[in-house]
Amino acid sequence: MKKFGYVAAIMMLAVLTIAPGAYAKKDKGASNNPPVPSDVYAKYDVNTNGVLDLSEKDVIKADYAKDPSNPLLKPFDINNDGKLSDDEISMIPATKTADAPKEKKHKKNK
Ligand SMILES: [Ca+2]
Ligand SMILES: [Ca+2]
Repeated sequence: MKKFGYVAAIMMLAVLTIAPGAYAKKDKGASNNPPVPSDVYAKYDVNTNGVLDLSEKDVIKADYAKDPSNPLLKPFDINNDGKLSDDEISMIPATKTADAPKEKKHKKNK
């Protein structure tokens, strides 16, 4: 049973080591997860600065003009004119924290 005590001590140590991180998680909440770029940003924010730059917007506009049924971009063509205006592009969310429950793809470390 001495062995058990040893293992228990190590586990206690592990818990104590991990605990501060757990508390920090509670305090900061969502900020612990890096923001997930929205599908549009994942594809078009080429330099991943979290902003659609002019050249990146141009690519979006060109892509949408080529394929107005593009399921990625169509939802943002608010007035359904087959083009994405700057206003419409500005409505595209940069991240998809809103639908965070879809985190199943994320494999957690054991
Ligand atoms: Ca960018
Ligand atoms: Ca439009």
